[in-house]
Amino acid sequence: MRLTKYFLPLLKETPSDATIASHQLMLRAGMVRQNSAGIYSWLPLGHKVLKKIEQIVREEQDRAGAVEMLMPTIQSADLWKETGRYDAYGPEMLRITDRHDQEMLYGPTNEDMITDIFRTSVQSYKRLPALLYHIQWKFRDERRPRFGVMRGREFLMKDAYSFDIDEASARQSYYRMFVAYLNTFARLGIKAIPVKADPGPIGGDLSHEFVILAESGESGVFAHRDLVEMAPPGDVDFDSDLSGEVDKRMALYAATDEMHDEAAYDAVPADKRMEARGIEVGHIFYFGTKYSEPMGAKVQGPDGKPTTIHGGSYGIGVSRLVAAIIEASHDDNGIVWPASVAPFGAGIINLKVGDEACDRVAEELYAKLSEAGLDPLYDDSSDRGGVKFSRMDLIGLPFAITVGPRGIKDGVVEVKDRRTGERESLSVEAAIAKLTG
Ligand code: P5A
Repeated sequence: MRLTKYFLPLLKETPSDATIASHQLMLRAGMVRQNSAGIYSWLPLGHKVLKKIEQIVREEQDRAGAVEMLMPTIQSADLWKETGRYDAYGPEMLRITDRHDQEMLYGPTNEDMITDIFRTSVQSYKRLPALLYHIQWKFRDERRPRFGVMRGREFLMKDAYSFDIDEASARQSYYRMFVAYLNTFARLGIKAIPVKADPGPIGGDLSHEFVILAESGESGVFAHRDLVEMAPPGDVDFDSDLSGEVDKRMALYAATDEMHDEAAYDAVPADKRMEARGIEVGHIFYFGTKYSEPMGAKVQGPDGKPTTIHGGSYGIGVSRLVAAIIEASHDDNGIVWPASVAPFGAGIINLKVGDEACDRVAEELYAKLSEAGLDPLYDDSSDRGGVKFSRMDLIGLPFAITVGPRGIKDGVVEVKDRRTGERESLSVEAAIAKLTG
């Protein structure tokens, strides 16, 4: 992409209502624009990152054996009345009446709807376990939407739902998602730790939040250091028994302040205790028959008798992750994207647009890096060098290649690593090899 053809409306000043780094940086870097409280437009740069995160989440769901579908944002209130959640959900639910006086709502989650789809589609235990997911916008009329897309009212969630014949099998589905989440967050370049959680309005008795550690986090986290340092499970067979991977993590203490158990934490060796702030990026639940019972979601069991299915649900805050990753990865100059979610693979800065040699080299870099699939952003604007450098730093691409008249005389361009700040003078060929190798 050529910068002169792109839409990148940067802000010079930090907006005063943005109090945390990710919110400030997302506004300054022209990633999002607020339309109403907690409701945002995703401008091209932010949209690109959102889509990259969504795709990694999708690939890891698919790998774990979940099947993608898409449910609507607008739901009928009827299903929610069946489960009793229409009244229980409270003012966070955006209620709508259509022209026929039908009560509708903008979905804050989809347990009720998917259970309805399941009960009318599956009759036999032989179709189980079933694991379905979608990536869809949600609406929650949060009392205090804040921190930008971190706590929005409209937000993008990946939500998966499992259906099993009994509790033992439902636990295996839970473990599948548990392991898939660890791999997903590792691929996104962040360390997310599973902590015991309060199931809240979703319900159930087994629940974990996945939190990333960041100073601006809304909840306090107490954890065993070994859990925080543990490598992700990686390439596992999702059809095998995953309890080993999960048990070794569950055995190590980790809880948010709501679920904190002082005595259990004191039993952790002092040098292994870790207290920090955390941002919840995922939340998984096993809730047994909470929805299937009132909705009559039954299948014929192996003994021929109707059996109420056991359910679980599994959420990842896709739009929240954009902000959470920035919280975990930025410096004084701007965002430092992990390569897997960077909006462009590299930036090319032409310091003297219009100069025959500079243009030629910059164009060559642009063509070759594009061909190699690196998706570069070429700053072909007539702005001053200083403006170009700070803009590149702000938007946080992993590498920036600077083409200037002085370097070109010596046959070199400068490659800067955004994370380490290291600069290297390399020939055009070596620069391309470094970035694409
Ligand atoms: C699990 C999937 C659920 O809704 N039902 C379907 C279950 N869980 S949850 O914890 O309430 O939400 C899942 C994840 O969504 C993100 N999230 C938000 N992101 C931005 N703004 C919000 N207001 C918001 N609320 C929830 C979080 O990442 C959460 O873990």
